[in-house]
Amino acid sequence: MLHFLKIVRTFGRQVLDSRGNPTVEAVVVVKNEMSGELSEGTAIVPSGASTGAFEAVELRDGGQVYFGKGVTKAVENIQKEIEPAILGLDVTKQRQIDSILRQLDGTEDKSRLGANAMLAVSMAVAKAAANALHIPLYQYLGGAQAGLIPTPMMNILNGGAHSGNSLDVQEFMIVPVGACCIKEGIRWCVEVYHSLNKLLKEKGLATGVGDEGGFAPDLESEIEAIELIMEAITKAGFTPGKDMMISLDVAASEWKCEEMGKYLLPKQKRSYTTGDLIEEWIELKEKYPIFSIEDPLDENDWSGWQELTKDAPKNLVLVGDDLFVTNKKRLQRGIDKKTANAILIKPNQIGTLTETMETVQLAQRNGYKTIMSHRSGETEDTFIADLAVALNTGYIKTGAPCRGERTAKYNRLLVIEEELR
Ligand code: 2PG
Ligand code: MG
Repeated sequence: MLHFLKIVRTFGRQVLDSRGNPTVEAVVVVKNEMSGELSEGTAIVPSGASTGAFEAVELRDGGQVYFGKGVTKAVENIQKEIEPAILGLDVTKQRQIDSILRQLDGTEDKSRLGANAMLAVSMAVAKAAANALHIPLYQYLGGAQAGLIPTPMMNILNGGAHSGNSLDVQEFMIVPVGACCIKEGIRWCVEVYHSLNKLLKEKGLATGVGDEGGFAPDLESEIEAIELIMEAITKAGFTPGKDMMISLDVAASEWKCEEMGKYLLPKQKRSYTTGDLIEEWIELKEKYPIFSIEDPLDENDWSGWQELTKDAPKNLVLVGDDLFVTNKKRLQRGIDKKTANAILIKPNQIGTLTETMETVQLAQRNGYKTIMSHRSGETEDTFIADLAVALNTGYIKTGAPCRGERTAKYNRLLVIEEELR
């Protein structure tokens, strides 16, 4: 039985993400030593726009500015270094394989081989194993415990670095907290999305979309955006606060102005101290049905985060994305300092599947909510939908119900829900 599902080939290639930037695809081929059957797993890594300073390194070639930067070096690393290191191993030994990848890389931030090369292989290994065993990916990764279909946190309005409009908050999302299942949850969100589209048209506002498929009109302020969403929810026949709540991703690390020691909103040019922002978020929660605020403060503003966590109402979900970067050590620091109460999970922030799973487990053991997440530069790969179910994360944020790379994840969840019923 030793090496029953043996890795017989691994290779990579450069493909495109949803913003037209090159990214890494990896293929792992497996041979069933008993039956001789060959199976394969293919995975593509996504890419962020505003990557947190503490994320694992996405290896990009220098100088190819004409077409986004290439990833040929990362692909070459799969060919020349990773394949020889994992050939012949049993593909179901995910932990062992991920640990070999880390040792081979030898750096803390995965900058030698590239987190993009490593994660592409790590995910392709899991997919190849599931395919070789003829079971769905969520079942392979989560076993009989995989059962919780995540509630979508759907982006319907874009700002910040994800669009060219006037808004500084990066994402405005809706969360169908009252829906019974993903099928209903998606339907509700879609109805609000279309209701917002109609509303924007009536007001003569732009209905073009940003990187994650949310609308990206020029508005006076973030409050106007929230008011529009409230109206769209009501006009679609839902009750804000009961059926549907609102979530924000502030991405405040983009606002931190080191020289001023303050936050400077890049588009509206207003400045805030940490204390001003804390007040702002708490007031917002008092006025509107806000479910969560992601990265309300900068990734280095630990004392501000601590204060906000202490002072905010307990039912406000405070999500660390750039703050935790799916990294167990940073999350542990947050737990120790009573900072935030939820974590965004992006596998490519950390670079292997094993580490991603360990971070989710650490969060869950400590009562932190977990939200599986896409990146702003996405692909047709639906891996995170299965992973969210496998790890019972409870929530998933994967963009608007618009643009194929976003709907692919929602569509995959619809299939999983049917299979699990
Ligand atoms: C975020 C993400 C995804 P990016 O900030 O949460 O929405 O954006 O991938 O650009 O980091
Ligand atoms: Mg974020």
